[in-house]
Order: sequence, then structure tokens, then C-alpha cells
Amino acid sequence: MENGYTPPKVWVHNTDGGNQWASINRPVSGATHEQALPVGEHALQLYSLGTPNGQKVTILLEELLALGIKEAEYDAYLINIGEGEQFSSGFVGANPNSKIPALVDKSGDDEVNVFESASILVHLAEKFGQFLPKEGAARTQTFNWLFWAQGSAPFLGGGFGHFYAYADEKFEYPINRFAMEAKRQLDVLDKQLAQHTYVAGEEYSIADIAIWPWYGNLVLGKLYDAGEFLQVESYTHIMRWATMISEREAVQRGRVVNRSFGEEWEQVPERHSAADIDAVLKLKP
Ligand SMILES: N[C@@H](CCC(=O)N[C@@H](CS)C(=O)NCC(=O)O)C(=O)O
Repeated sequence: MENGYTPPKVWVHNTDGGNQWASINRPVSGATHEQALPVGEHALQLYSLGTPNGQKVTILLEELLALGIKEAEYDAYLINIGEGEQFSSGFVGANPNSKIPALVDKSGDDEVNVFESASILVHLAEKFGQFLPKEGAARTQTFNWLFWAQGSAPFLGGGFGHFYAYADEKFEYPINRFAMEAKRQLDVLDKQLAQHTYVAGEEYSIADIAIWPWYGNLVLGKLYDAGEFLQVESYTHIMRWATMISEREAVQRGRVVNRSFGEEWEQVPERHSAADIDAVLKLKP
């Protein structure tokens, strides 16, 4: 091979290569240590981190609270994935896939653990009867775009973001491949938003809440610092929508929860009441 790498007959786990993430990745699943999850006073217990996948859930919870739904009160605990906290026995019990976000809903007779961000969005939307049309084409459109987000964002995050922003060495082949796919996805979304106010139609829904943390943050310059590289300003309809969503108070509140990076006024590592967010947002210059 021209770059000097020929895959061996059998793949072996190289524990000393790669960047900070390589050291916590393993080719097997399951817990690495015994540690129970903390539990707060509310019925909804969230274990997460303020990455785009985490923001989806905290934005929805803040939107529900903004509607006056008190049962949506939640305790949000930080899971530091850089330190391997997703591999504690408690977290694996909530999500055998060891990825944030994970929700434990203790409101019913039987406690239920919910994992995969889209499953959490559907669980909460159905539980409270909000942000997911109850029937017909509007419901199907919402699911179309929700599943689109779940299928597409890994190419933006795990593909483009990984090789463009996180990988220690920059390689042309994967960056080209995933920049092409990222731009194709942006074009799909831009054409949809040229026709509709919100992603799934004329109503704000969990499709917007799933897509904004990835594609909205990207075009607004809050993800990967890739705006110029991907020429994000050319997607004028995404820009309109991303700006409109970012102006929602619940979005501004939800995006800072379980965040332990960025500006001081953006960091609410743990949330147990509205006051935790208020105290931090008031530091915004
Ligand atoms: N499909 C999952 C993806 C979740 C995911 O990739 N979470 C990342 C952070 S954004 C994570 O926990 N990574 C830790 C790891 O891979 O060990 C979802 O939508 O919930």
C-alpha cells in the first residue's frame, strides 16, 4: 500500500495509538468498574454531557418546562466520557451501549431506562403529548426527519468532525470523503428548509430538537470551527432556521446543561432546578 499500511489478517487492538479517545475506546462492551449512579429527587434522572446528542434531551426538557409542565422537572448528572464514566456498572445498567445520553424515568410503577437520544425524545414527547404530532402525515414527517438525524449525524460527527477536528494527524482521504457527505447532508436540509418553516413542516417538533444541536450548531460556528471550510453561509435556509431556533429561551437553557467546557456562562455541569441554569446564564456578558 502507498501509505505503508496493509491490514493484518486479523485485527488487533493497538492500545498505544491515536488520540485521547483511543485510550478509552475498547472493542468490547460492558462495565469496567463498580459504581452506582447518583439519584436526585425528581422522577426524571438524566445522565449526560453537553455534546450535541446530550443537548437534544436537555433542550426538550427545558421546552416542556417552558410550557409549564412541572412533571418534566429533572436531575441532570454529568457523565465525563473522557474519564470513562460511561463504563460504570450503574451507567451500563441504564444504557448497555455506554454512550450518553441515558434517562431513568421513575414516574411510573416500574422504573424505565431509556437510551439512544431519539428514543428519549420520543419517550418524553409521547409522555407529555408535546412536540410530536399525534397522527397522520405530520407525525410521519417528524419521524422521517428524526431518523434522518440519527442516521446522518454520525457521518458529520464520527466521520467529518473526527477526522477534521479531533484526529491528531490530518488525512486527505477521510476528510474529503466526509466533507462531501457533510455538504450533501447540509444541502438536503437546506432544500427542506427552503420549503418549510421547521424541519418537519410548519410546527416545531422533536425533529428540530434532534437536528439543531448538530447542524444548527455547525452553521452557527459552534461545532468544529469548520464554517469556512464547508462554506456554511451558502446554506441560507439552514442559517435562517438555526438562528430562529437558537433564539428560543428553552434552547439557550438546554444547551448549557451538563456542559463542562466553553465559556463560564455556558457551563451547568449538574442541574437539579431552574435556579442552577439561571445562576449561570446571568453571567453572560
Ligand atoms: N446514537 C447515540 C449516540 C450517542 C453518542 O455517540 N454519545 C457519545 C457522546 S456524543 C458518547 O457517549 N461517547 C462515549 C463513548 O463512545 O465511549 C444517541 O443518539 O444517543
